[in-house]
Amino acid sequence: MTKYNLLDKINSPDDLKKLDIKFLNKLAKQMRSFLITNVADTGGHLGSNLGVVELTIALHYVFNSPIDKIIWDVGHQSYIHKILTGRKNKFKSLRKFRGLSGFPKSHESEHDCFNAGHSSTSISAALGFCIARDLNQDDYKIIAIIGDGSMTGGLSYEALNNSSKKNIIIILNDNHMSICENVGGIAKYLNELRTQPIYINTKQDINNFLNKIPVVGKNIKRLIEKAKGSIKYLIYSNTIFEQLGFNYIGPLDGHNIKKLIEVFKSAQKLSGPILIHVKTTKGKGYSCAENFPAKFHGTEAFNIKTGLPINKSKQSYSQVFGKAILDLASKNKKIIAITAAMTDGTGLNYLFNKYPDRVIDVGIAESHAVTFAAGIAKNNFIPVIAIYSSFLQRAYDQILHDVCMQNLHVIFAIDRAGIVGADGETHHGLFDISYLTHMPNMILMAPKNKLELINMLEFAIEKYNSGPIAIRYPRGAAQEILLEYNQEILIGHPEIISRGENLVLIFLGSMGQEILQVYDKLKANNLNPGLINARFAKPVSQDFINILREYNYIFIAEENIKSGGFAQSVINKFLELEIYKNNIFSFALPDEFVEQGTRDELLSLYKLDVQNIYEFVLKIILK
Ligand SMILES: Cc1ncc(C[n+]2csc(CCOP(=O)(O)OP(=O)(O)O)c2C)c(N)n1
Repeated sequence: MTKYNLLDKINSPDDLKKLDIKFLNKLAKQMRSFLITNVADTGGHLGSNLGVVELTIALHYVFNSPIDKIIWDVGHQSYIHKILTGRKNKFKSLRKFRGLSGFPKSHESEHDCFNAGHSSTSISAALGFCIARDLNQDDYKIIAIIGDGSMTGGLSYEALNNSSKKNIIIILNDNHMSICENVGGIAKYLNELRTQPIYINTKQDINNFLNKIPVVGKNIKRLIEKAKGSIKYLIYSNTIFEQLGFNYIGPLDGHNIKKLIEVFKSAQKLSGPILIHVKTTKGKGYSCAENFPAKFHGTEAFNIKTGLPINKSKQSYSQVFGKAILDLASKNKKIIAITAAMTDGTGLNYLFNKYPDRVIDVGIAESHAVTFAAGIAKNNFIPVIAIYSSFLQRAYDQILHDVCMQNLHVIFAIDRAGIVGADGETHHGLFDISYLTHMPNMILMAPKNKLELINMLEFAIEKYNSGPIAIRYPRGAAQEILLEYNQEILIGHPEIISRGENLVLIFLGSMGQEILQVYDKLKANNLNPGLINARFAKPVSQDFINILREYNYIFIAEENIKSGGFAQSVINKFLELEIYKNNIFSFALPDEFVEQGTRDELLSLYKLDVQNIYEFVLKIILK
């Protein structure tokens, strides 16, 4: 008998349903152990998954997936769901190249009915499923599971506002944590609700209640019938969800499987929009994760006994940014930093620890963060938004309409720009050059190393105050290449590292590490290439173009998709100047969604690694 004797028997929700309810707590224990052992090896979103073990078991015990639809918000907490739906044998490959995804993926399983990765989408998606079900006159349940952190995202309220009369079940998984402590009025409100006694308020219950009233005279009962709304007020405090038309049930203990099953079974019989408020503990059952929930929200491989990471990590760009912004903000009181629920991830924790009032966490609300920053900038303060590239996608119109159109001095520190690795297609930052460089007034820079990031930040805050300005830098270790090259930053001007002749290699930001090696290999092959650090994805200056005119072959490398990327901006600039130039070659990601994998694996998949670039350059120039 293995230590997973119950779990071993479960390869589908049907297997789970065969288990007697009295074994489910034991199963939960085995699942926790399985999860901790596996995630300690692969890394992943441990805390959130430990928190939903009982909730997910109860969901699959009661509902009938894949006929009933279970829709996860963000999807980082879907590991238990994956284990229960036939994927436990793939957990060794979790988040690895060509392995199991850390998020719901329809191509993996019919039980993953809607893909996610970004927050606050589940209720909207579920409502879409409801419309389709109802038009088809089908009859099954649609359940959206959303965390309290994700409820700080505006999209979820747009969806709640649109839920009236739909047969939808929303499960609010409330662990009072986003990645860090959840923030704002909604978090405060939910905290108050969490401490209330359980409260089941459905129309059906009110009727039951009325029927049970002893006969005190028909008139009184009629009077009460008339005043159902006010009775609710008298008997129960009224929640915001009820006011939006939901039947509210909660708060429930999210680790009590029996109770969860009972309530889910009752909810199955009800109609109309239902919100079940479930209290859970992030990291439940693993003390390191319970004590340090932010650290174990998403973790690298770690030692189970100590909770410490197995690999020592080098200083990251986020840390370099975090220390630099602290330094600048200590000297300039006008600087206000903004984060959308990523204080630690972006490195703003350094500033927050010293000056908590100078970092504003707006919750998972990227669109709001940007317009909020625009308001701050309009009043002559200096807002710095630190944000991941893929999450900034959420705020396209706010950048365009509220910031760029008014040409406001808002600074965007765009972290995780480029390949991010294990989180995969939803999280790669491969679009920001494309979505920012076509916006009038926007300036976009990318540093080649840590020192240049510090200089660019200082330039953006202290020297450039004519409008919006952004710096993109990748996930992971801050580069230390070419530290001896430290020319002054001038708008639109590249840094010429070596003039060379005939061919020139141009890199933007993170691709410096590969291109420098290609350059060395070409030199070793008795060639004399030029080497240029582009620095600016926008603007591309006429001076830059004049320099490039001298070369017969131009190779441009960037960590962005080709479409709308930096190389295309260079080509456009040539066209704008009516200079017709052949032989411009682009090294960039193709027009497709890039799967999960390490940066090295993905660069070689797309022939963007040193050897492939080198061979391509040789092939072209020796043709
Ligand atoms: C649009 C967007 N912004 C930021 C994130 C990063 N992120 C992932 S999970 C998370 C916190 C979610 O909190 P909650 O919904 O309460 O889930 P929990 O992990 O606490 O279960 C954040 C901020 C994201 N996935 N999507």
